[in-house]
Amino acid sequence: DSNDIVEIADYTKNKFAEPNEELFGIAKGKNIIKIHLESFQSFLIDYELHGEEVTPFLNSLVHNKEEGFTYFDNFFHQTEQGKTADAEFILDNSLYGLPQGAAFVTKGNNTYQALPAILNQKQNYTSAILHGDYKSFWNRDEIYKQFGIDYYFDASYYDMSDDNVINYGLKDKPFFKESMPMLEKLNETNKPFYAHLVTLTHHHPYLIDEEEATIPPAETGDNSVDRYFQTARYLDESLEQFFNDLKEAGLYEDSIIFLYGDHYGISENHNRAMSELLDKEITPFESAQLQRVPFLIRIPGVESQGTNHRYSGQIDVMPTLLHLLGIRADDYILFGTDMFSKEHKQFVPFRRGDFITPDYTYVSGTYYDNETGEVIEKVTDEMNEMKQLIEEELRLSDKLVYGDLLRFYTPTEDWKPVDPSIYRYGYDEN
Ligand code: GP9
Ligand code: MN
Repeated sequence: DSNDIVEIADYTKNKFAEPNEELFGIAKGKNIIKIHLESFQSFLIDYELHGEEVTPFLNSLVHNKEEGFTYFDNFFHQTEQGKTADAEFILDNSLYGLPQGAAFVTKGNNTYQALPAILNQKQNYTSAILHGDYKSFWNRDEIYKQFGIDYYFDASYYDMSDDNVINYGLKDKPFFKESMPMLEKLNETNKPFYAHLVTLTHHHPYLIDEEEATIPPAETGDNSVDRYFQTARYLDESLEQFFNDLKEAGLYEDSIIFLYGDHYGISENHNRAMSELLDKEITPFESAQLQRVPFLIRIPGVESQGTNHRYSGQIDVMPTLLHLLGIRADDYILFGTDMFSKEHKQFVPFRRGDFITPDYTYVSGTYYDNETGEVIEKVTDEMNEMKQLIEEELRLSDKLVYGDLLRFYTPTEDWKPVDPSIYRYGYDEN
């Protein structure tokens, strides 16, 4: 009931991390370009196959500080069965996805206080999702309305002719190319915008046309793993092309640009091939470490920190962005904390109750030392308390989502509940 929301709000307000004063509001009113790296795991960064970098462009963003990006190398995905949909859900709400199924599908009609709606109400942002699949996949066309997303440029806005399509939908290169005029139009008529580009080609089973593959497959004999590097390279090339186009269009310098990996691409069913490629046994501890996905962010007027080693997860992205824009995150019910805050909470819960801290990893009842990967025999009180805290956090998030409890929460005096009926998506000729 509505009392539960009080308990939940107490928890998140207590967890809240005060903004970093130097960064609070520094990017207010800037366009935001959010880039989804499908199935991209951090082990690909700087990985060499046949003596070649797999993702030279992303590597250059990580290493060349002049490009302005800060790379978080201890950032983790927190998704479960909802995969892409879970990643989108977590990033735009700072709530956890559900233990089973996808909140996008089963809780698509809930009330939300999502980032697009907040940015619109607070700073008049227009939000857009761009994606080369059709609008009803993952029930996006319903839940986006609850998030207050203004435009959804789905496959119906793109050239979906045979040459342009593979696997789930539009190939990333034509996707980014055709997205440029849409972004330019948004910039002309709806500035500032919050645009989310969701890539697709680097998706299981990692199909690519031979003439578009610019690196040979790996040679483990596990076909989808072997091709994983080829579609990663294709994604990397598509990003380079997109960044050049953004620069040419004058949309690069003055925008917040961030990239994130949505979830693993290689499941535990492929441990044999992975141990060959990484030259180590894939223990439960190593599997947890492999849940790292990249997070890279460029903030206009802020120098690159190079690589930031703080531990964080997808749940932390929304409060981080709010603070960069000068909107206090503690007005809302958010389970993450600002990654740039001195008080940022460096524990990363996974959906099944496992978790990672900077010192140790908890997987299926066992604690491991992060430095050695060895089992920790002597469990401390602090570890037990952390485990309980994480169970509590997940329990409260689930209570909120299952009970649709944001119906009962008024974040700020001027908050207007999102009216889903005012949104319409999809191109149609009439
Ligand atoms: C489909 C795409 C893939 O539109 O986003 O979703 P996934 O299978 O990764 O959850
Ligand atoms: Mn995905």
